[in-house]
Amino acid sequence: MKSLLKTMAAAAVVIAPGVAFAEDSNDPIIIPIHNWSSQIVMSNVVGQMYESMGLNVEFVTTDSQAVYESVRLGDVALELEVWEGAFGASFREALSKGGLHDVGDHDAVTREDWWYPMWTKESCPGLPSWEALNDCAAVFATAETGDKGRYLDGPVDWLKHGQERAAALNLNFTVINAGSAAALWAEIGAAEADKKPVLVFNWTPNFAEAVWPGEFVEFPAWEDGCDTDPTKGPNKDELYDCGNPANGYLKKAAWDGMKDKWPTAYCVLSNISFTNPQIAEMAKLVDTDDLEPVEAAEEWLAANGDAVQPWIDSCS
Ligand code: TMO
Repeated sequence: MKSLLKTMAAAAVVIAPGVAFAEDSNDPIIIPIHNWSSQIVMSNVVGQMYESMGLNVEFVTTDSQAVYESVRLGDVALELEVWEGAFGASFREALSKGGLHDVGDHDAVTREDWWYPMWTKESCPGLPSWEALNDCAAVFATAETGDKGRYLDGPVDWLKHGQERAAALNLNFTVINAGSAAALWAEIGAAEADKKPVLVFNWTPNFAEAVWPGEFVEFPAWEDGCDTDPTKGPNKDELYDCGNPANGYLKKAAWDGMKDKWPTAYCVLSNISFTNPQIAEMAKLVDTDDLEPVEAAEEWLAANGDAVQPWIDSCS
């Protein structure tokens, strides 16, 4: 009860309390949640914005690739973080089947790829070029990987294709999928005291950039079709021989039926555009400050109400 009152008080202070929008359905707007912090907090931020407008919201935890099929079928209303690198392929496939559409890009520019904390360069000075990796494979070796280097990739559902990348570029590395985002941060944290070289999947915007200065490995530049056409990229026989897009988009997507069922909520969604620092802060509130996602969203809105209120006002 205490936290409910706190929630209501925070929402009332931060965002002007809304009148229910007669045109919008009372059915809950179902917002999908995945397994990295900014997406979870952003979903709660937008959910709290909708609640402040008198709309009903529900959250469901879903697989981050299968969600595009769920949006297309209207099982969930929208997706707030379509990262080009991780989800571009699933998004494009769902678009081609119909039922969901692109509701525009966030201001944020994104990158997701193999990454290392800066101290790693002392043992592998040829970085960030990917061509330095094989010369340094031994410095990334562990008991588990023998004489191969260890690369800790993201959880499997992010479909980062690290194994295929290593094979297509002939990298002497063993690719291991982390069980969760937290396992990536634990790997960096454990290496920090001894400045042990490590290579992990990471992305921006994220909280990590404020905690551990580091760099992405520069792989052969992304070419459209690198994931579908073997002739793209330096290895003419294999897919995934390119880095992820270095200036990737971050899109919003919606079920085609959303604009008729919840026109005001849809209007707000189309206005929403978060920046790199805003998204990094959403992640930080959970990953560094240890807040629960609901509280992180309240805190974020308390500090950023001025930015979001116009997106609501212009739709009412
Ligand atoms: C999709 N992600 C931001 C975790 O790379």
